[in-house]
Amino acid sequence: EIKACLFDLDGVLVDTARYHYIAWRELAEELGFDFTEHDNERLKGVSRAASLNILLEIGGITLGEEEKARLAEQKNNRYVEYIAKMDSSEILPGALDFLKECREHSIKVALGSASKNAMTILNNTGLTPYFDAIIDGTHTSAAKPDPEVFLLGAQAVNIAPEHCVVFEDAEAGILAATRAGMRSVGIGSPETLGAANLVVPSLQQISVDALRESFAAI
Ligand code: G16
Ligand code: MG
Repeated sequence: EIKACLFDLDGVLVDTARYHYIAWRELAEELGFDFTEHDNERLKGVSRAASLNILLEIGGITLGEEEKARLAEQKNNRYVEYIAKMDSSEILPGALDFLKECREHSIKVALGSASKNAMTILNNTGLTPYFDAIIDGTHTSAAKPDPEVFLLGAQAVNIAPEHCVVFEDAEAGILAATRAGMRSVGIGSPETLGAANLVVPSLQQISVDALRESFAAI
């Protein structure tokens, strides 16, 4: 039986990846190299500090910890400026309807995001009231594929992992769900999300009934 749905934020409920991309690209420009959209795929679902390490690796740059902390902060300040202007028009197709449907079926709803800016995004898009629990990068110590973020989410809504379903757009997030002992729905392409129990292009293609049918055993 499905008793809780746990949602990733970026790439599942909202498209903040393009803001992350613009902010990282500006940083790369200042450091003197190109950062493409293709490169940006590697940063999805990855923590801020780990993202910077990938960016510097692409640019072939080695820096000390202090300088890295400064650059991460600089990128974040820019990113925060972009998300300050977000509104409900940036909620991804099908997301709001599916959140409402969960509520109608008395399914608990939790957030499981790596972002330390999740609260700002949820508040600006008006999504906050749809959540029973919010776990983000300010609550976790280990990044996906570590299952911590989803285990904390399940704990916060008081539902056992086997009754939880995770919605994720990143491979590391699907792996985190599996390690947490949860079912997963990949949002995106089966090529990258093949490890998920089910893959759909967006939340528009899923309903609670369809989910219950595919996961009849739980
Ligand atoms: C999101 C994004 C990542 C980003 C991470 C940390 O994760 O997908 O690209 O690096 O959050 O974000 P911040 O710099 O705001 O703390 P998720 O888990 O919501 O997909
Ligand atoms: Mg994501």
